Amino acid sequence: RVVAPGAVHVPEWLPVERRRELVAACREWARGPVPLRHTVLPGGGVMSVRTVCLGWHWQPYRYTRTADDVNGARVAALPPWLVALGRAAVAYEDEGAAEAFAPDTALINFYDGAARMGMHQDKEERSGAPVVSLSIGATCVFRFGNPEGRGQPYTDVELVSGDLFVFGGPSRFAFHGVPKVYAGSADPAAGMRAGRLNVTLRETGLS
Ligand code: MD5
Ligand code: FE
Repeated sequence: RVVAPGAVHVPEWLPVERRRELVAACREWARGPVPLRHTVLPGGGVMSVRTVCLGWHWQPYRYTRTADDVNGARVAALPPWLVALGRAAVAYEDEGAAEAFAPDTALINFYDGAARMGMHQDKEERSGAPVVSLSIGATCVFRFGNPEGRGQPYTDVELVSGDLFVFGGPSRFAFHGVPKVYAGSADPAAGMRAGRLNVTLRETGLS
């Protein structure tokens, strides 16, 4: 379903077996070399989601190779199978762009039942390539806004386990957030008994 120009939602795209594999891999990456942790913002605020990155480490508000704001370690590599999954996903938004899509970072966010993400833009990337978003586990409300500001107009979309969202073209720099995670929901068949996992694949445009 096309939610806005360049923004495509594909419900339950990821088969349950692939979800399981991704959840298992995320559990490993959450242990290190950089542990899953709450990001601390420059003003002292602490994000309620917990994050771990592959390829490049995102810290507010830049990408680095080492997690200087955590333990100084170099982040784990982005595996080729995840790049391939990203290319297959991008084809839903722009068939012609799939082959050229060369994600070099993954941001893995874990939301417990109380976690939220405020409205923001993702603009640390030096690339106009699409962002691929995969959701596993608890259902959430994803708020898809506009490039002008945090307020309306926005569209609230429920994301369930296995859903794919691709943000390209004019939607790439839209404000967005996660105002609610349904604490009661889960996907035990995928290995998620509580909370929500979101994996985004991006091109940083850095070298
Ligand atoms: C999440 N993560 O569900 C979301 C999915 C983040 C973040 O927002 O920054 O880690 S990524 C959604 C996204 C990315 C790029 C553009 C747009 C949405 N968009 O235009 O709406 O944890
Ligand atoms: Fe974002």
